[in-house]
Amino acid sequence: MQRLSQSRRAGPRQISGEGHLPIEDGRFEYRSEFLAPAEASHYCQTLIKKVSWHTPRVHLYGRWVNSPRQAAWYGDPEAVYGYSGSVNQPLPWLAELKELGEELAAFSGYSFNSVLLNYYRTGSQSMGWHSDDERELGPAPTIASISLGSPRRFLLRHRRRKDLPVHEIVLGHGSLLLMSGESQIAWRHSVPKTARPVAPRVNLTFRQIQGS
Ligand SMILES: O=C(O)CCC(=O)C(=O)O
Ligand SMILES: [Mn+2]
Repeated sequence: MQRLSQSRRAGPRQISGEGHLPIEDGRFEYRSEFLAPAEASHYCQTLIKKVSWHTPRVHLYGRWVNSPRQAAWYGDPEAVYGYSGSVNQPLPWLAELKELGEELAAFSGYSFNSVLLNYYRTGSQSMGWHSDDERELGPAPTIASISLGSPRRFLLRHRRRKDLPVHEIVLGHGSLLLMSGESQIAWRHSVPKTARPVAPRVNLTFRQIQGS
């Protein structure tokens, strides 16, 4: 049995606020109203309808299983991405995704050649612990995460520092979480299930796939 440190047993530490968040190792910047609520609702409804959603299959303990959510991968043709044991060719940009990518570039100064979308229809849909540290993303990737629809808990667990509590950020409708520097090297993150009845949620993580 794994022994939990005192700080982990105490439950997640809530992190809130605007701008640079007080999280050790890595850089996390949060903007609750990156998109105005009406604009966020427009994107949420349009993307739920227009995106070619599929249920990703992941290779886990020697067998293929369905992920507990739907997903889609869009981007420039060369932004080919391998994760969870499969190679993913991007679909060509939808106008709405292009617009959001341009808004992000203007806001952050970073450019992104692809976006992974995840669709959580209910509270029982989730994302397990992982880091976005695939080789294609380079050594210190910047990931821009836009959330639309129901707020959900986003948890961060340090990979080495067992003395640190799990951190929790509630990602709201129209919010942006920009993760850069050591964020993917030092931390794992997840979106846990919830028993509360929640509305659907769409999350977009814009990424820059490095050329091979
Ligand atoms: O839904 C989220 O907020 C997280 C998505 C995520 O971690 C990913 O796409 O890699
Ligand atoms: Mn991730």
